[in-house]
Amino acid sequence: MNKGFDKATFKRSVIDNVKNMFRRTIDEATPQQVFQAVAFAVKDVIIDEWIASHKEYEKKDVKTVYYLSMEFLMGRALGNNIINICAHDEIKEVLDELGFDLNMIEDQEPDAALGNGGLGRLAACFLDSLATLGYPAYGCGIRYRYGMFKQKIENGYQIEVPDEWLKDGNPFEIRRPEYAQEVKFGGYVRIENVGGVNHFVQDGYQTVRAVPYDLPVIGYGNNVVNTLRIWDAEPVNTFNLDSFDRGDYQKAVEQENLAKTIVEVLYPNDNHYAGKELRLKQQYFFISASVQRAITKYKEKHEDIRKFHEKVVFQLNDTHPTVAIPELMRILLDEEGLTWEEAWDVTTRTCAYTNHTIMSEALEKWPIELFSRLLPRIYQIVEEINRRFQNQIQSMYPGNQDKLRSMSIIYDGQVKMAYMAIAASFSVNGVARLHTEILKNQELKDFYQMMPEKFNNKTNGITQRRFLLHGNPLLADWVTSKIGDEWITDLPHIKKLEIYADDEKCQQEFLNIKYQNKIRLAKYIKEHNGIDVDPRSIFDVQVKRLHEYKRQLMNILHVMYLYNQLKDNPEMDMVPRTFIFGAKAAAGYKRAKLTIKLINSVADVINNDKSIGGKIKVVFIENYRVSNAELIFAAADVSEQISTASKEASGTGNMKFMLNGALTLGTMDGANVEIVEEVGQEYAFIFGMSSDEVINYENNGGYYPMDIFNNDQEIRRVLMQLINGYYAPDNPELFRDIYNSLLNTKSSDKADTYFILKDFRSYAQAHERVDQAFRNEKWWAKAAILNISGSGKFTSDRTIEEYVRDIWHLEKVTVEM
Ligand code: PLP
Ligand code: GLG
Repeated sequence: MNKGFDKATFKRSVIDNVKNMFRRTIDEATPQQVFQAVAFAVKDVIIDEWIASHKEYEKKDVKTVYYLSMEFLMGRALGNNIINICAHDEIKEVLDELGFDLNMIEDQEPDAALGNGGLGRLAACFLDSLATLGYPAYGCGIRYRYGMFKQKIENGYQIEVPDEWLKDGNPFEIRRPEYAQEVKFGGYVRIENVGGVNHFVQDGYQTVRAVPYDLPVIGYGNNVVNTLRIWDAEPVNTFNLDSFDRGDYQKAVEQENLAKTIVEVLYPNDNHYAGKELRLKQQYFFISASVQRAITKYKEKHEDIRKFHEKVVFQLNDTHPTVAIPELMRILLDEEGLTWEEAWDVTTRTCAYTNHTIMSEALEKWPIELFSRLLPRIYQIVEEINRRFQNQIQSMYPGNQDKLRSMSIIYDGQVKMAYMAIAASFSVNGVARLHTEILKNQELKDFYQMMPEKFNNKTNGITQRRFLLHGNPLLADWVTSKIGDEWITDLPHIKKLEIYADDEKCQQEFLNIKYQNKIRLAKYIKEHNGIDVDPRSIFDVQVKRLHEYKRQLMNILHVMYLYNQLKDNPEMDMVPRTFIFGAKAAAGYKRAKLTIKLINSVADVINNDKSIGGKIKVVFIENYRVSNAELIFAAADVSEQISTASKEASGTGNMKFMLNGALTLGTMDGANVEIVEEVGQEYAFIFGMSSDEVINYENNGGYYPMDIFNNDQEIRRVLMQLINGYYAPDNPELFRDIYNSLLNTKSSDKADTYFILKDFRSYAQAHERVDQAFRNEKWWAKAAILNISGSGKFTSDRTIEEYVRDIWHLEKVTVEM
């Protein structure tokens, strides 16, 4: 409950907003108009706190973290904001009185999908935790005109539709033209000698004006409101016809185009680097603007730029923002007049880097030609960083050419962003214990040996405010009724639920809630897919980006295998199972898109086969995103976390399922390892090769899937069904590429690089254990409750406290109202 919240005022404000914004009375307003009116009314409620928070930061002159990220997968704001101002019940009542249902109004809001998946959602959870814990923080990103595409499924295929999230305006944002910055691209660097000192001057460049939009990030019940600042691009001068004559015409057009295109769209690649020029422009655009602004702000209050790092820390969310390093160097050298040594000292005390993946195709390497043409002065600085770094390598390892080659920031015509990030950051962290160990002992071994003090682990976390309190109100209320509400801001408290795990009444209450949530999801599926699913069946869910390493293919192959068994023996004793998938594939990722088609083709055949008595259903949920994720987690019985061991750096979906009482069916990968450690092996279904085994095979040229194909008739049968038209009668060749990827054929390629066939049997056995376990209702309820009570470690509040303690060294601020 929010003590200061006045229902009558809020109601008045909603009614007035509808009038002023739309010239309508409340009873004439559309749900979208009511949403806008309510959102503005909420903004009204928090605006003073937003101002007060920043005043307090300034007064205390606190150190601030700038979380630099290309992606913030925020989802919807309204429901979350209402929860965090602790006025959910009151606002629900106000809307009831006005004749509107709060859920329906929340559904009017488009997701702010300025991110691809886990990496962007992690940034969003971090912002929630930073504000809730009272730490001064900015999120800095890009205001993409189009976020993550909307996925439509047509005839089983994924179709990408532009995400027009700004179509109706964004009620929470505030444009801040007073903080606009100029960002320069291209041209050339001239050296000007003034009184014996060389100055580097960029000439002949194009300019874009970066204009920030601020979004409030509301802490839970603490009056703290931080800021997510996303940059829009505008042309510097509005079109000037005079320039037609002066030969500047071409340039004016180009600048206008640059401004239009630069923030147009989010690249829809997750864990994959495409190397597009526009992407590098986006990176430099938002980084230059953010760094310039951070410096200006610092200088408003402080004289000595050499102490910048005492008040500012830049956290680089993956390598995407790594140009922050040379950009900060540039400003310190060229504009602030520091020496190289001084500038390097400040930069290396300001920047910290988080690695999110070991997938080689995700590593950013920019061709020198492109990099130097687009960012000529920045490139010079990178060269000098590299020259000095090489000297350092040589003095540590005299004569070792291998190290020099393999660790160089610039090598083979490319700039390697991860190496620059490591060389210039004071901290390098992985995102789960196993991942960090792999970084230290495998992927980044040379760097770890050279500078072990930089490396540390920060196991990811998620915000329980969105993914339990908001997403699963029935379970949230139940938890609170048992143990009080401290878990909302102190998740480890949820351990107290443990004592109810064996209590039969509580088990029944839990199962009822799960059942209600399954009905809620079943309704959504009926509405969106037209498929009837039975809420008494096991809801077995895999939702995440579509990626070969995440092995949705293994999941659907197993469904095909189960279906074969049922066809052979329709009386087979199995608990009815609903296999639920949700996944977007990158627009250019052919095999991933074909996997979606396969899932839908299998679904078509199975769902329409009356002979199996509805024992298996397969559902592909269209357009998986944060808002429907909240419904899905709440309704899941089984959480599929089946990546090839070593490939999933952490995963965060796994934690959201756990928090909502789903049991993990997974490999010992990423944060699954720590999840199992918290809940106990016996309350999860673990299978498959370990990361050591996988890495061992990889280092020794892979394995021979043909052996499995030849010796396991059931696997062979499933694979043959990929190429005999069983699921594609009109085009038997349709899934040939998938078949080839597993068995190959052309001796030049490796086959089954993600070890699907190798892990298949062990996966199938784990599924059998699930089937058996689910029959014992009491055991299942107990296991689910233990998953919930064991989830305390996985709050992003804990993760943020660790970043603060080990890397950022921030002070907590309280805001009195
Ligand atoms: N996409 C959305 C919409 C999510 O909510 C999540 C959850 O964390 C992810 C992607 C990441 O999922 P995973 O960790 O399973 O890759
Ligand atoms: C990456 C990784 C995930 C990780 C996430 C956040 O692939 O395993 O959970 O970052 O650290 N691209 C991602 O989602």
